[in-house]
Amino acid sequence: MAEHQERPQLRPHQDVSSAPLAALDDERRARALQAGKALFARPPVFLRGVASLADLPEPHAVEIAFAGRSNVGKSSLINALFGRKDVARVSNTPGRTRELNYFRFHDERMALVDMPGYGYARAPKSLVRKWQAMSRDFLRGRAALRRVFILIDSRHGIKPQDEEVMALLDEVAVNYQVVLTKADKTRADALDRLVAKTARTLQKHPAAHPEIHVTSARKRTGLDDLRAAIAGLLPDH
Ligand SMILES: Nc1nc2c(ncn2[C@@H]2O[C@H](COP(=O)(O)OP(=O)(O)OP(=O)(O)O)[C@@H](O)[C@H]2O)c(=O)[nH]1
Ligand SMILES: [Mg+2]
Repeated sequence: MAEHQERPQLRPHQDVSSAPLAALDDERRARALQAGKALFARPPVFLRGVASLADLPEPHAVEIAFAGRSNVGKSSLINALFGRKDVARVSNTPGRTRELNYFRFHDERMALVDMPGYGYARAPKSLVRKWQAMSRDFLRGRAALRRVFILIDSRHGIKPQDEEVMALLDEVAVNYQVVLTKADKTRADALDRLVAKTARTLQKHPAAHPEIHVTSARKRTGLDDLRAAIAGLLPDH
């Protein structure tokens, strides 16, 4: 783990300003959407649940992580992106995901990590502290991590714990992007206000990618654009 933490923190290849989908011309947008569709067309392979950083797999060319408060809908969104019910485990009990769950895409250059939620878990405090310390060390030290998707519940907006994670990622220069979840639970006007407010908050964060995705795993909205954004992280884009 010591070696893991000592990796250089500067990642000059991380382009925080890559163009949002809406800014692309029709042809490039269509190509980006197609790439997203292709990347998620086949289910991923579950590699392992990492309970200690010593168990991390060999790094992939591109790794992404889904982070966010417990119950925000990380596992549900992963399932929705793949159009399946059974990729990641979903539960009504917050704190369901307790390990770094590593999935490899059928494009073997890329892996996705479903992270334990921060904030709440029905488990002994000492265990919760252990998962949270591991998650922090992972975010801080995994050189292959190309972008962290921070999921925010559209009913609640950015909370202090999300700000803490953003500050950590700013500090270690790891690019991140906000995805609003459960959009089906929020009225359109409230959603518009939240997007504007979130955009203002992100302006203060140097490592934040400005584009905000609005999604609902339940209604399957916002998924095509998010798939395209993820596919855009592959080296040949
Ligand atoms: N209405 C609605 N409910 C959702 C949506 N996505 C997830 N949920 C519900 O939210 C709850 C938590 O979903 P999960 O996907 O397990 O959340 P998680 O962030 O992975 O939770 P942890 O692993 O505990 O951190 C479940 O009851 C889901 O059915 C959505 O788009 N709309
Ligand atoms: Mg989960």
